[in-house]
Amino acid sequence: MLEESARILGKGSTPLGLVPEGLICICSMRFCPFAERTHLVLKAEGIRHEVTCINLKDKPEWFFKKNPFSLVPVLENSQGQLIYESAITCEYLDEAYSGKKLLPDDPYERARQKMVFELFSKVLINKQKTFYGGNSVTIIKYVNWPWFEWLEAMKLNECVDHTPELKLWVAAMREDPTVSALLTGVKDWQGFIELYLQPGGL
Ligand SMILES: N[C@@H](CCC(=O)N[C@@H](CS)C(=O)NCC(=O)O)C(=O)O
Repeated sequence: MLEESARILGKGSTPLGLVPEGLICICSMRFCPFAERTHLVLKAEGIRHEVTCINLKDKPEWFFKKNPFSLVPVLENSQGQLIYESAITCEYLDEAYSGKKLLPDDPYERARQKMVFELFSKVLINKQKTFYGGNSVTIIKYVNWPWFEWLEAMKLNECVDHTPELKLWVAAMREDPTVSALLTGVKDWQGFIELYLQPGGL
């Protein structure tokens, strides 16, 4: 999902400096599905950003001041403003940057996108559409996509076999240029899961 070169900072690391003008910084973790939401929106909107990966098993002391929950993702802009909670980071990026808008302008349509997000756990499908909730990729699809990417890594692909519309949606999302640019290889996912499950791993 992220450039291999993104630095990984843990306990004892030097606090991050000010974010340069025109850039936004994301504190992330390569295999975090919540952070992936934010990365998808950054990529889709073509927003210049810098990535700092956080060692979540040995967090930097300064990271606790960035987010009271001390979870990734966290965004920090050049005014030192901090934004956390992945769905909120995605909406913030869509509103703060003038690139491709992912949330509709129409208040009802915006509300509908958010309702689809709330209903996600029950997977609401509009049978007429390739992309559920509409025919183009919008923020809600990026916000929900990371969990489908996990299915393959977890060898759970067959979960969508009995829901042909959802299977079609997953296939269509894989073709989306933003999604395909950030796809993590199955081997990388599996390597991560193995390491994560080891005592003291990662
Ligand atoms: N509700 C949060 C969840 C974020 C989250 O759970 N991130 C995980 C990584 S995937 C994390 O930071 N874990 C560190 C911890 O649990 O201490 C969001 O949507 O941003």
